[in-house]
Amino acid sequence: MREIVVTGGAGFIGSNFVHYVVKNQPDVFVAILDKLTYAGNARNLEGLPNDRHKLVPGDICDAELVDNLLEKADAVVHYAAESHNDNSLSDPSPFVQTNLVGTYTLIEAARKKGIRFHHISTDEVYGDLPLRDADGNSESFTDTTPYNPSSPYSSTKAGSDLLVRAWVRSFGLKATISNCSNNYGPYQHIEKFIPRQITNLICGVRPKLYGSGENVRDWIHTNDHSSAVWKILEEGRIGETYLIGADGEKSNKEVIELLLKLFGKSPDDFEHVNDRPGHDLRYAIDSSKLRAELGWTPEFTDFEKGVEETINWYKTNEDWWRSQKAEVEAKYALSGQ
Ligand code: NAD
Ligand code: TDX
Repeated sequence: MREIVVTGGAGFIGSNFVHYVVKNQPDVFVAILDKLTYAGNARNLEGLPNDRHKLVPGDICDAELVDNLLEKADAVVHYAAESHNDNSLSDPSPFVQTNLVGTYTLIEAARKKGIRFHHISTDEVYGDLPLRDADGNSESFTDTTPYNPSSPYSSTKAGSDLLVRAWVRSFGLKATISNCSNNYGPYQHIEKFIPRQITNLICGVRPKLYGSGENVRDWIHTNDHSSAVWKILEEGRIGETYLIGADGEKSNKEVIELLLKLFGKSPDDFEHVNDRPGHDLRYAIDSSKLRAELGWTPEFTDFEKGVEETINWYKTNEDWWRSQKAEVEAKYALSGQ
């Protein structure tokens, strides 16, 4: 591959992938298509050499722009999405537009040009799982788990996965799909759980836990997500779905207690706030197919160390998030969160 298009490459996970490719694949040029919504930030691409990447500001729903951009490309890696569940509950419309119409626009262009397509998706398309029993046993999501999404966000992601699957079968689109668990790391928007609490603590505000906090998320460091996606892009079988996860299950309460510990605070120094409507209880990924078939393994297996490094990043990069903090919190205050 000489040139790839990365949609949403100015967002949290997409920009991590762009840095990963520029660092590890010296012959690949990366064209980034990003609408630079509230969640996109050209600063996430700082430090990348100009002869290795270009940022094209624009909408994935713009068919003419997409057609032109794919002219020289060998592959598309599709990250662009509206990505926050809470936003999808207050206004679903951009989720339908970007996640469904945007994905449709891209796969139409990719199939006409016959180029490789990788679709980035989420474990949330499978709905949620029961908590583990007293012996720690429970099921995990696999690529055969039936789709059962709960929110406007996860249902539009599920719909986009189904479009890609249908385009593979009906039109021979050379596509793969990956469904990853919750990412953490630097550059994550402060509306999301971990950076919201880190920036609360930096500001001297108590962390906010939805409901009882027993909900479980399966955390993976963004760098590990990026290495898995590159593996699938190069070696994945066309038409296949790969689940990406790093065995990182933690309840939200455990995560808040860890953050409080790392800030030198008492474990109960947080606030219970209104729960999210339709709040998924537990996500857990079985990534054995990806590991066995493609030989991928995560590098960041020490969650506490990864979170500590993430805290340090937010402490030393206040200018990256400070100007958005008041607005993000004002929006949460409207829903008692
Ligand atoms: P993000 O919100 O940080 O970034 C999304 C990016 O997409 C932004 O740069 C934004 O400007 C861009 N974008 C939005 N609408 C666009 C449009 N119409 N045209 C062009 N660009 C547009 O999201 P993220 O957390 O980095 O997630 C990236 C992808 O990974 C999404 O597809 C998401 O569903 C998936 N995912 C995220 C997680 C997670 O934990 N955050 C886990 C699994 C999968
Ligand atoms: O202030 C908060 N307090 C809280 O308890 C926030 C913002 C969240 N939460 C809870 C809700 C979830 O159980 O923390 C958990 C994580 O919340 P989010 O960061 O909003 O993530 P989640 O809804 O799990 O979805 C994320 O992972 C899957 C990403 O945002 C999605 O894009 C991805 O698909």
